[in-house]
Amino acid sequence: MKYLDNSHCMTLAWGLIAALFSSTVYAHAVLTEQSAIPGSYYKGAIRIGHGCEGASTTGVKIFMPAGFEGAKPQPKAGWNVTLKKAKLNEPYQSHGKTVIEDVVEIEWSVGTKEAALADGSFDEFAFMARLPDKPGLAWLRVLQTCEKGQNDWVEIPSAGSSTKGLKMPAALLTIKAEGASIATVSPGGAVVSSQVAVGGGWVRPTVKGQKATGAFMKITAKESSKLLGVSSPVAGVAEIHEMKMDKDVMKMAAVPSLDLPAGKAVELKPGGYHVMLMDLKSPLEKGAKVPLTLKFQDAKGAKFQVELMLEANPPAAATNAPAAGHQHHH
Ligand SMILES: [Cu+2]
Repeated sequence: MKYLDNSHCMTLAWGLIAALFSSTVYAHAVLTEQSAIPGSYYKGAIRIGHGCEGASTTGVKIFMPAGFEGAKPQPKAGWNVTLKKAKLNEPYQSHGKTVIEDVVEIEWSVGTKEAALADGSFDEFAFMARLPDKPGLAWLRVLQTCEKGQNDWVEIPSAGSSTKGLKMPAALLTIKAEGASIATVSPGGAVVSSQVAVGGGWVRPTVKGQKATGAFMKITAKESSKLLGVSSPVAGVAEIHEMKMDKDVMKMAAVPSLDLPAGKAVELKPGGYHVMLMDLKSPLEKGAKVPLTLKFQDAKGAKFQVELMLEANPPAAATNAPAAGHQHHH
C-alpha cells in the first residue's frame, strides 16, 4: 500500500475502510425475501456473505420458527442436506391429515472439501415452508460452521425489528398482509386496503359458449401508483384493456399498466378501461363469485396486491343502458 505514504490519498484510504465496514454490516446471514404474506407458501433463502474470519463455510443450519409448516430444503450440488423433525406442541391439518411432527431444522453440509464456500464468495441456502396465518415477525436462527470456527446468527432484539447494535443477528422475516385485503365487492361495495380503495366492482355475466367478459370497478390509490396486472382463477388470461374510438371505430387493446394518480378515482367501466377476462373456464352466471387479484406498484417501485371477490351482477344502470353494453370480440 505504497500510496498511503502520500497523505492526500488518506481520504481515499479512509473511504475504502468505511466501505469495508459497511459491507461487513450487510454480510450478516439474511433472507433473500424479507417479507411475505401470512399463510402463504414462502420460498426464501439464507444468504451467507462471508466465512468465519477468513475460513471457508462448510455447514449452514437453519432453525424453523414455530408455526412454519412442512419446511423443505432446496438441494444444493456438493452439499448434503439433513432434516431434523420434532413433535409439535400444536398439531395442524394438511391435506386432510393431522401432522404431529414437523421439520424444525434444515442443515446443509459440504460433501467434499472442494465444495466448501470460500470466504470471498457468497451463496444462498434455499427452503420453502407454509407460513403462519398470523402476521408478525419471525426470526430464523442460523448456525454457520466453517473449516475453522463458526458464526452463530442467533441474536434477537428484545423488542421490535431493528438489529442495530447486534453483532450476530438472526435472520428476520416480516409476515404481513402487504396491502392485501380480501372482501366481497358488490355493486356499491368497497374494499379499502392501506394503499388503495376499490369500490363498485362487478363482472358482466356470460352465457354458455362465451369465452370473454369484462370486470369493472373504481380504484383510488392513496399515493401515486400503477395497476400492473390482474389475474383470476376463472380466466386463462386476464388483462387490463382500454377501449377508445379510433377513426369512428371502437377499438380495444391491452395496456401494460394503468396509472393511478394519488387520491383520484380511476374508473374501469364499459366503454373505457376495463379488466378483460378471457379464456373463461366456465360460464359466469348472474350472481357467480369471481375472485380477482389486482397487482399494483407504488411510486417507490414496491409491489403489492389486493384480493377482490366480485359478483357477476351488473348494476341497474349498466343493464338498462344498451349504450353501456360491452361487446368483446377477440
Ligand atoms: Cu376488453
